[in-house]
Amino acid sequence: PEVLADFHGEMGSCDSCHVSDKGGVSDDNLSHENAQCVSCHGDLKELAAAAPKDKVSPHKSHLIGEIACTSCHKGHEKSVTYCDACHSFGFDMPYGGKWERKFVPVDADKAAQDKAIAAGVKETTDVVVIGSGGAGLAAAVSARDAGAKVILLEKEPVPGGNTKLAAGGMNAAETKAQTKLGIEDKKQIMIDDTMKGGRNINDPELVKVLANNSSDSIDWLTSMGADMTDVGRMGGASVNRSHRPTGGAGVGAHVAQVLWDNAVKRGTDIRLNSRVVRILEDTKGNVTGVLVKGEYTGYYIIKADAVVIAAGGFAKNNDRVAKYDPKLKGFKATNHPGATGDGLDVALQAGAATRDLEFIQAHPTYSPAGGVMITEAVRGNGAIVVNREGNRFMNEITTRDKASAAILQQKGESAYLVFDDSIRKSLKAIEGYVHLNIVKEGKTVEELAKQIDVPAAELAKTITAYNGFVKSGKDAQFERPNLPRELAVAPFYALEIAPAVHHTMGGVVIDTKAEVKSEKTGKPIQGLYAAGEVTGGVHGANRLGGNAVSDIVTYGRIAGAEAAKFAKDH
Ligand code: FAD
Ligand code: MEZ
Repeated sequence: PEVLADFHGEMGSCDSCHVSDKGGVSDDNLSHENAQCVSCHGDLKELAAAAPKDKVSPHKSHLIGEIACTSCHKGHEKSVTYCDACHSFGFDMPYGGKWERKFVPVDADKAAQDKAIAAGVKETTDVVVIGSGGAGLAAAVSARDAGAKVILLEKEPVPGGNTKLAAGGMNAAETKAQTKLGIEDKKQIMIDDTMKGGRNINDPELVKVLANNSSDSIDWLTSMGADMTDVGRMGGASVNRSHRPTGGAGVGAHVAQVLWDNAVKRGTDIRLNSRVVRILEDTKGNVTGVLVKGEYTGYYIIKADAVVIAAGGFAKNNDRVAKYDPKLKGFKATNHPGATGDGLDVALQAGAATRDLEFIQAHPTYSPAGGVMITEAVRGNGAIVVNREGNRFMNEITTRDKASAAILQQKGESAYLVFDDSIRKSLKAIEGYVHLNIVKEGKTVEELAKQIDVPAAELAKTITAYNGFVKSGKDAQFERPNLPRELAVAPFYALEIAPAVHHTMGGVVIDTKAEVKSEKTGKPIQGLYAAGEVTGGVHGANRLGGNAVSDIVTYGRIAGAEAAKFAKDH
């Protein structure tokens, strides 16, 4: 047999996977079909528990929600390993093919789309949310809390977007966790840091809302079950304000899971494999709903009073990235495969204004070997960066634009992140990199130097000098502002890192109520809201680490509440 359906067909009939009297698939989530996989093979947790412990298990992952078996195991075509959209594990999957994705523009297939529009409304709701990342899930939760009926549409087979990958933390000022740790911060300092990091082209009103609501947003997440008690430093921040779970575990998978659980608990209708290809408007330009392409059910219209675009950025779409910033042509990206910019396309079709699209950020520490971004928190907790000569060449926690540019000037256009066992113990996220087998280890600095092929004497000299700066409290070489610990506890570790496209700062123009502004009139488009990476203005020319998760939670909440209010008053 070529594909799973052949094999299952031989065993039983189509009924072993499908509901025959429905005449096809159950829905775009393939709910019934996936339930059949689980009833025979067990769920992901059971499969992961049964996997050998010495290998990366394909069933154990950082993905959120309930991962459908059919995300990887296809019925009527070759199966694929979804993880290989970022990593390259090369799991030997039965009936498997290579993971690849061809970008299809939202307005392809116009004839079929027009036919679906002519067929009229299939369903009605108060609020449609586009995207199941943090902004979309936060919007769904707050819209449900405001009494709206919500349908959330996600084009990928797995939920969580880039949010589920977020690692280092969520910035917030004047929080309870900071007070407990004796960290003195002020909302105004967060505003000043954000404006400075964004080269002062941010919309100051949006930045004020971001900082002034940040502590409330942490409390909101905590009230729903989140653990945001560990606080670390990110580049460009004057103080430690990046919140994450205890022990420094990745923030995004946790926040996205909490939001997912709460959206599900509140009865949100969540549909995966469901791509919004058009926002529909009446003749006056007011939003009336969306045109969706269900992967299995085809095109259909949902009528809605309000639509929240929370479709994320476009860093994974290198053609589009290179169009705005040719220097980034051919660069790898840290992002999930769905970060292609659909949100912008549907917003543009609906007449939205955009800003700052030319500002695209590279994250300085991406591991080409692992296909993963190495969180800035490793540097925040004390790691240094050295070149092939074993020398430091920058303040490791400067802003990303500067750090990436400095790394690209080194021989090989890459560098090594170097840390010790005390840093490893301070940050659970590091265990993920060890698990991926991309971290080199040495019992001594000299042994480590050999592993990464840099001169041992130089590396030892660099670390001795750095430890001296930590002791004196002043980095006489590069003026690094935080010097949390000496690199002194064996074993020592290193990872090769290089910049990769990470965040698209520009996007749809919104106001402080998350209303989308019209390109033509400069006024809000009635019924259209947006939040998160699809928007522009919050981060200016360069986003600070930790500010995106803050952005999506705060503006997601605002967008959901405002959309629900609009729907009610409509
Ligand atoms: P996303 O989370 O990307 O969600 C958008 C969703 O919309 C996606 O699931 C996408 O598939 C879906 N979608 C797109 N188009 C359509 C369509 N047409 N129809 C239906 N669905 C659609 N920021 C921080 O502040 N702190 C961190 O520690 C941090 N770490 C990061 C680590 C990594 C590896 C990456 C990639 C980013 C990190 N960021 C971090 C940035 C941050 O995670 C993102 O900017 C943020 O999560 C974006 O959230 P969002 O909800 O706007 O978009
Ligand atoms: O905000 C980010 O993108 C971030 C903190 C990433 C990271 O290095 O963890």
